[in-house]
Amino acid sequence: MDLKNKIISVIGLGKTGIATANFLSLRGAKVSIMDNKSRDQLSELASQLLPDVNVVYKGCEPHPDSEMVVISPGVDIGSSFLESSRQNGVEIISEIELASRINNASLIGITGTNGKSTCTSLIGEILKEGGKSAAVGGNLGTPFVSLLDQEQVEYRVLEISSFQMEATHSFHPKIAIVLNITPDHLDRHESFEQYAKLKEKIYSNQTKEDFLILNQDDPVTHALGKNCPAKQIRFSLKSSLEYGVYVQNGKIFANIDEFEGEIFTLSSLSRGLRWQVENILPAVATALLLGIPLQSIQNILGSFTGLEHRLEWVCNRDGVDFINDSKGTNVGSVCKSLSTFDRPIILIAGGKDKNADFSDLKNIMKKKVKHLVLIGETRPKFKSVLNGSFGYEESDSLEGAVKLAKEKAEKGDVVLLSPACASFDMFKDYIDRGNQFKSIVNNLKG
Ligand code: UMA
Repeated sequence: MDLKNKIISVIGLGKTGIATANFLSLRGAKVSIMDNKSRDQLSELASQLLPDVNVVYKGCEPHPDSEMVVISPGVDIGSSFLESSRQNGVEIISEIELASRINNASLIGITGTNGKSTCTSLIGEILKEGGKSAAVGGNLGTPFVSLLDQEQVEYRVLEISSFQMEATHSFHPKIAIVLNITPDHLDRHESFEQYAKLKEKIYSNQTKEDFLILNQDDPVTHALGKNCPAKQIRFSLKSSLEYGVYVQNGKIFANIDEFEGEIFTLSSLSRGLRWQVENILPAVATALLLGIPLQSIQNILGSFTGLEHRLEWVCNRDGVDFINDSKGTNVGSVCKSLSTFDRPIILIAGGKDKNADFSDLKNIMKKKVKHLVLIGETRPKFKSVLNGSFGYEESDSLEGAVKLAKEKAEKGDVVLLSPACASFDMFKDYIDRGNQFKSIVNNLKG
């Protein structure tokens, strides 16, 4: 891809925009980056840009002479400020598209509504343990384009979001994984169908030389892959499979090509992973497809402790386990987290709305939740959905919510922060929300 002297606009001065603008500038492109925020708000981030990059604040209109526009994941492809570029036939692509055109390593792409980060990280660890060189990134945190400037590796393992698949056409993973698809980001995407279609794009360029790994138990992913020529591998927590990875009698088994037999006992997994078995199975399938020795897979399953903010055990206070699941930002994720525990749960939920339908939470809450504490902007919406069917308390602050939860909790209970909402009404992001929760919990007396 010849980038020399090409006039390119990059929209969004966040992690992706900075990485993309610098990547393009280093290759001789004439780069402008634009963002809605002001100079003051962006000064720290803007200082990470190379000196040749031109910065435009308080507006996202691409440079009028742009030959290409690269959008960040947070930028909606339908945004009105992209209209003139569209009308002038200027190519508008995502950072994932840009990197896909230049990438020279085998790709492993992981998508789905929940569990992507854990699965992606686990695959990276297993590949490295098995002697393969691998770099991990995408929605997980390090933009794909940044990985291209790191040392050459055999595999790039990428967490892919629905946002990143807008304006992406060439992404072609050797192994594609779709973990599950439940409603999320409906404030951005027109409908659940459109959101699901973006997830399906992950395998749209696959050929019969590739592999598609699908969740057999999820009603949406179960039906995917009909016209995909890639070899399909299923995984299941519920039923044994003639070809795939599954759980039976508390153990993980696999039947994949030459491998047939037991992989690991669930009770030997670390606490963090024991709560996320669904996300381990496709990682095992990937490892077997790539010829990773069983011992390497077992070493990582026995030592990987899970990720921060995803069903993260914080501490036990007076016999009560406090769990930080701040990444539980959609209804499907919270349903999964609630079904993980077979003990009474005091749930702290609420935050910024993503146009979610909370009514799906009602049934599982009746079964699993002993008490509900609401925080954030979505409190009225939660209350109207619950419509008197479920008792709750509310708090203006996370600290207050933790105190209320602690008061209600008895020995053996779980206090779970799993908000079903974004965090931006009260916090910088879900990481900030999770860190504040941990700090409040760790400072609790008793
Ligand atoms: N902006 C505009 N105009 C717009 C939209 C955004 O100017 O119309 C600007 C904002 O003012 C802001 C910048 O764009 O300054 C932020 O860009 P961004 O939202 O794309 O964020 P990045 O920092 O580039 O982070 C993105 C992903 N963010 C989103 O998808 C919202 C990160 O995923 C990802 O880790 C990172 O790229 C590296 O690949 C975060 C996320 O929340 C974790 N993802 C969603 C999720 O997991 O549910 C999809």
